[in-house]
Amino acid sequence: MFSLKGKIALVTGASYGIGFAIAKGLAEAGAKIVFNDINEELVNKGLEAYREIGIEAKGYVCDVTDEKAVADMVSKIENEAGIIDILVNNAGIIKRIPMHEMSAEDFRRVVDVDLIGPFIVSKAVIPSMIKKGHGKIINICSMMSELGRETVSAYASAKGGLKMLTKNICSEYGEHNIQCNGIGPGYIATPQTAPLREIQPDGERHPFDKFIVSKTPAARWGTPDDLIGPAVFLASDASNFVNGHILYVDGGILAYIGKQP
Ligand code: NAP
Ligand code: GCO
Repeated sequence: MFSLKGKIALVTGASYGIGFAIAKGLAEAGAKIVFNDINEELVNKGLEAYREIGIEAKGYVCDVTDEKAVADMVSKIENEAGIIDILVNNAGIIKRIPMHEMSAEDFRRVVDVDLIGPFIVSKAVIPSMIKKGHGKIINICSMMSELGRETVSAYASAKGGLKMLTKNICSEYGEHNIQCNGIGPGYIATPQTAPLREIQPDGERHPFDKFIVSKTPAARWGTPDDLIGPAVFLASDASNFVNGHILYVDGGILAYIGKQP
């Protein structure tokens, strides 16, 4: 029931990072991988990286916030690879700026990519999933779908909205045998969080790095590969009666008050 043999999986923003790891895992479970990224250089970098691990993926240059480009990409994928069975809305950005200093333009761009993008791509793939009689949509949410923190107001707002979009797609399309769930990663070591893990000039670990490790029962940062099992589960027949659920893959951080300093 965990096999993805014969399935086409689109993972957005998957040249590297969490998207790449999830695509790798879906491929290992049998899926054919198609992915997009925001520019040719990243797509080519991703194709090379997939080839290096024996995965013949198809890559497309597409900004998930551009509705026409997304519609064109989905139609190209349907012609070149087949109907998309599994969509992972992974592409995302973050801007860490104190809210009172953040421009509305910056706030809008984060919401555009992290919330409107998943809406646009989901809207583009759902009609064919309905025709085919099944579909899996996995939205990459965040701990910030549940919690806030300084400087991430736009990101938390977008990821909170993505949690509710997940529940709404579940509600609206469950009768078409489309399951829409979320994965909420905790703190994962990728380029997006590299600034939070930088070694300080005195050689010490970043204070935020130490803070996260003290707040995580697993006492470590997650790795992108920690997300593979949950993604294969939510992409496979094993989760056909799981819908509208956000699966937190966070080492327990959301359950824990944190170690006494
Ligand atoms: P990442 O390293 O920054 O990778 C994000 C990918 O998405 C990059 O390839 C990026 O391309 C691409 N992208 C950005 N904007 C795009 C757009 N408009 N259209 C298409 N592709 C776009 O991030 P990550 O850490 O792997 O995170 C992936 C997802 O997990 C994001 O949704 C993030 O919010 C979420 N997440 C991350 C963590 C974590 O701790 N890392 C935890 C929870 C959730 P560029 O290189 O051009 O930006
Ligand atoms: C931050 C981090 C987090 C992680 C992730 C946590 O600045 O707090 O980037 O937002 O990316 O979303 O789940």
